[in-house]
Amino acid sequence: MTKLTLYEHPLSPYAQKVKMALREKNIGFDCLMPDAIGTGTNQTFLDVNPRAEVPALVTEKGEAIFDSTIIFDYIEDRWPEPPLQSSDPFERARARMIEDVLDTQYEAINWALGEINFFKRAEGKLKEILVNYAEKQTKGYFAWLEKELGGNEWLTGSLFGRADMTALPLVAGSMSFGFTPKEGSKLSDWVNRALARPAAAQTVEEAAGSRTGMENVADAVKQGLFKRQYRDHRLEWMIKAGGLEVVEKGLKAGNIRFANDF
Ligand SMILES: N[C@@H](CCC(=O)N[C@@H](CS)C(=O)NCC(=O)O)C(=O)O
Repeated sequence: MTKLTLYEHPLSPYAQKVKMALREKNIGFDCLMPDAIGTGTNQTFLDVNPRAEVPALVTEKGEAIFDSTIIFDYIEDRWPEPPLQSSDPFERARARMIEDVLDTQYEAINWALGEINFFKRAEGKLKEILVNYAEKQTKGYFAWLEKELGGNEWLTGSLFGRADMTALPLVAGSMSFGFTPKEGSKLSDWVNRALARPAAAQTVEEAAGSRTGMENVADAVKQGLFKRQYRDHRLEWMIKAGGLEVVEKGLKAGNIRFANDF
């Protein structure tokens, strides 16, 4: 029997969510970074995920599953032990709400900081406006996550699971851009608790290790060899934060793309 294959990129918070789930359950998998990731043109990868996005999971039987939330559900359905969500219906719903908010609105902030810092989409005054907005929003999500933590050890409640695995890559991503939860705060203590878990630590370390390589991609983006996907909440973020000109410039330069048509 061949192993599961996970198409991923170490920096993708969505892929990190899935890797943590597999690792917490001790399920072996091979990681594969698709060739020409960021172009949306690799046919082998398109056959696995017509959206050309990571993560995508290919089972031992060759069945392909895309989207981190759907992959997460598949993992829980197939390997229920140890559980990564509560058995209480409201707690399960709450973890899904946290996942949805973070996967859309929070993720957009870190994505935008990558566009600015790695790919130099904005400089000077515009950069300042965008980064200040990102900082203000990040503080808002930190406060919301603290509220969701309440008196619990984990965002998923009494167990480290779905909501934690969605949040940790994003909070670690914010920290890499210089926005760190206050030392001694509930969120900072939660980060430390989470990073004491081998599955979480390995996944977050892999992300940190691939961060330096991103700056080298700036030239490829400039030349249009690497077309960044501006879609959904990410596109909205850039426009709402005041970066419409970033979108216009990128479209003119041919280094921005939208979601793939099927
Ligand atoms: N809703 C999807 C989003 C996946 C996604 O946006 N992945 C990004 C990486 S973080 C991607 O592969 N983008 C394609 C690209 O940049 O070319 C999920 O939860 O898996």
